Amino acid sequence: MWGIIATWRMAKEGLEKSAISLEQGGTSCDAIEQAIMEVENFPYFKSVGYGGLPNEEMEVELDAAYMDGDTLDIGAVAAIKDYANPISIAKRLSKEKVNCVLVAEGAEKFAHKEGFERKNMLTDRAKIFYRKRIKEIKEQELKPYSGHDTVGMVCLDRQGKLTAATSTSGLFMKRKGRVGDSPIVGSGFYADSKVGGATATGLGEDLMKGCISYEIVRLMKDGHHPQAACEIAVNQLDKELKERRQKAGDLSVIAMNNKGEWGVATNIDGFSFAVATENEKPTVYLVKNTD
Ligand code: SD4
Repeated sequence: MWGIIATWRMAKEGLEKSAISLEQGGTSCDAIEQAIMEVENFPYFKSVGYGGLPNEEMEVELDAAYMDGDTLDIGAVAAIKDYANPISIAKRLSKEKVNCVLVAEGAEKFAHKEGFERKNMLTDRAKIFYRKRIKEIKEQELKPYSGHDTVGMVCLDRQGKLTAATSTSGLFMKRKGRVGDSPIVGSGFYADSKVGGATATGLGEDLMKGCISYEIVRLMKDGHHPQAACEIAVNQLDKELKERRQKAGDLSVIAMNNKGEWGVATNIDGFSFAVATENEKPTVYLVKNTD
C-alpha cells in the first residue's frame, strides 16, 4: 500500500506527480520532497517558498521540516532567507547526527556549504500584498496576521516507510525571527513508520500548545483510526484553549497511518486538503469545522 495526504488545495499538482512515483515503487523520502518542492517553487502560492508573504520588515523568512518515520530522524530550518527549497535543506539536515535544527544565519551558512540554490524569495507580487496590508491595517484595523497556510504532508511508500514534512512562510507580517509550529517536531509534524504520521496548519502559537502532531500519532498508537485521532486532538485542544481564554486560533490537521488509512480535522469553516492512495486517485476535498 502507498498513500500521500497534504494540507490545502495548493498541494494538488505536487501530490499528483508524487502519486505516480509512489505507484511505481518510489520512496516516500523522495516523493514527499518532490511534492513540497513543487509548492515551494510556484510563485503564486503566497504562503510557501518563492512568493511567500514577508514578515513585518518585508523579508521572506521560511520554515520547513522533514521527518523519517523509520529512523525518527528529523531535520528542520527556521527563519531561513534567500534559499530556494527549504524542504531539501531540512531533509539534508535530517541525515546529520547533531545540529539537525538550524535557524536564520546558521541555516543559511549550512545551505551555502552544502551547495543549495540561493534565490531571492521576495516577489513583486508579495511586495504588493505587503503594501496593501500595511494600508489595510491602518485603515480597517485588520488583523495583520490573517492569510497564511502551510503545506504539510504525510507519505507512505510500498516499503512501509512513512515520512512527514512541512514548508511555510509562516504568518504574514510576523515579527522578524518568529518561528511557528511548522519546524517544531511534535507540533507541526511527526512520523513513525510503526504507527502513522501527522502534520498541522493554522495558528502556530496555538498548535504548539497541544503538541498536536505527536498527540495524533499517540492516539493512533493507542488504536484510533486516523480520522478519530485527528478529531479527538483538534477538539481537545480547541476545548482546552476556549476553557482557558474563550478563543482558539485556527487548527487543522491531516494524518495517515501505516496502512494508508487517513484522517483530517479542523476547527475552521473551509479547510482543503489533497489525498491519493493506491486505491484512491488524487482528490481535493473541502471540510468544515469537524467538531
Ligand atoms: C505558522 N502554522 O507559522 C503556520 C502557519 C500556517 O495556516 O499553517 N497557517 O504558524
